[in-house]
Amino acid sequence: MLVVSTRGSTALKGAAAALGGLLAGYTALTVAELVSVAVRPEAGPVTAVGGAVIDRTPAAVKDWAIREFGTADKLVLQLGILALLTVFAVALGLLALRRRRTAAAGVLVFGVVGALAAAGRPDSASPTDTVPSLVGALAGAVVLYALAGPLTAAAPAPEGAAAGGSRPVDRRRFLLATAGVAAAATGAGLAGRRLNATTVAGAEASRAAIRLPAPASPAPELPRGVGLRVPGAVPFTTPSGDFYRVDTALTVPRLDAGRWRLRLHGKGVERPLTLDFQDLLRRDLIERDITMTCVSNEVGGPYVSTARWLGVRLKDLLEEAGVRPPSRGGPADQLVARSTDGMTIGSPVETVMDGRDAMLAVGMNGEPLPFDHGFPVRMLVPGLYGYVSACKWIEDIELTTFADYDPYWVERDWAREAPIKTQSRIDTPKPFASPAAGTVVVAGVAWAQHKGIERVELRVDDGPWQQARLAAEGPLDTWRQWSWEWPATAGSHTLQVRATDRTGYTQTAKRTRTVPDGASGRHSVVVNVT
Ligand SMILES: Nc1nc2c(c(=O)[nH]1)N[C@H]1C(S)=C(S)[C@@H](COP(=O)(O)O)O[C@H]1N2
Ligand SMILES: [Mo]
Repeated sequence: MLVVSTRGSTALKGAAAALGGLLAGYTALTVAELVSVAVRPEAGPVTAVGGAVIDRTPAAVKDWAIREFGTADKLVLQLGILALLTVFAVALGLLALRRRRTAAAGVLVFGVVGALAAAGRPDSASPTDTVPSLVGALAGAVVLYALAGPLTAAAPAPEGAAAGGSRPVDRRRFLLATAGVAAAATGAGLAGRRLNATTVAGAEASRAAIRLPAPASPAPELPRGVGLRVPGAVPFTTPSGDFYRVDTALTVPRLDAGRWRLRLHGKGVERPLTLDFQDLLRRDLIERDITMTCVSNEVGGPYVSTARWLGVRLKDLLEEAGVRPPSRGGPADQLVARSTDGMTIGSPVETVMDGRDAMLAVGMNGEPLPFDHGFPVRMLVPGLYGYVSACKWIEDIELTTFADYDPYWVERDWAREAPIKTQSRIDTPKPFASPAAGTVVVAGVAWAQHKGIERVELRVDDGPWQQARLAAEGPLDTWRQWSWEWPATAGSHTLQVRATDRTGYTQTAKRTRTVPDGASGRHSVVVNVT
């Protein structure tokens, strides 16, 4: 049946136009991703736009996203971007029925948005980052314009019969063109994936080839009993796969250790350094157990973990470069670390050089760093929140001043300096658990990195504070586990914990938000004893 009713044909045309729009969008994305392989993966439009959104997200919203979606926050963001693009692609497809040129130009506008997003990322090293979005959009615009051709050619002509007669030909043309475009775009997408996979494989091979040397200064042996053997308690050393992860990277950088370089330069650097990975491994390595904490960790939250790190003492490198801390007359009070993905993280030079185990880490729990945690090299400064100390995928260290430069999170309302606040967390029983009356083991962790935990106390409802039993004490920069045997009576009860550190400070009851320098307040858990 060649002649369809006018209404049917309108609906059909609409569907075809929508399909054309989707294909144009699909082409734009796959071509852009293919081109981004040649530029760099972070320059692909979805990553670039997602990154730009993250950069512009106010601290409070970022906090909310981390709370709601945890580590899935980035996936949610990317799916959101794709959903929005789908809607616009369909709309442009429909528009193309009436205004082919305008619709094609609309696709280009999206390309410009993608390009601006890529160029506006803090890490945008070069204008070539705009190329993937622009080339992709151009391809998308051509596809939309071409596919709309057969549809608009069939627009109701004054002589209805003639127009009706031309329709089957146009439909065939449209279907062939559609199939051709779909195949070509899919080809581009697959090629992009394939090439990206090659880069990833190179990075993975470089990681697999690494043999970490033995440390010149091994980690002090952990005393027996640093970890509790209580069901529900966390292990003292967090397995790398369970170690919390917080960063702004939509695609985790996969760097080739063989190509990695670090530059150390700036104010008061007498001998600037450029190091490669082997240069680092040839130095004296230290191995230390250190508990890291994220400033976005809510009271009772999961963004705190402990690992055994292997690395080069940062102080040694700085001294080799002739850097002096402010207390010895050095002109720089801020050390800014920069990553390959454009993160900037500022730490006080004084703290980094005060003798604590600040390091450039190459190993985590006996292996090269996992990609998620900064392979090949990251920075760590015990006692400071990650956003002011723990730059992953580091490639540059610049000595400057706090007055001269605000790094990434400081520009977004977080504090310039942020030592980790003394905190404690109840890990068992879980909130709203219903243990049986009798002895209930309450257990958890407390941390006051670089100060040490002196005491942990528990109280039930508004009763008196009671001392918990502290597990054996690990190194100064690690958390400390504790437990308390609670003679629980039936009913609903609130358990509350507070820690006192070795400076004599006891956790305040006053709750503050995570912004600007970390949450304070005490963790409490409600349980229903049966
Ligand atoms: N390059 C880069 N490094 C980064 C970040 C980041 O977003 N990008 N986030 C920092 C923050 S906020 C924290 S808490 C730690 C988390 O390190 P982890 O993911 O290995 O636990 O990394 C820090 N280093
Ligand atoms: Mo963080």
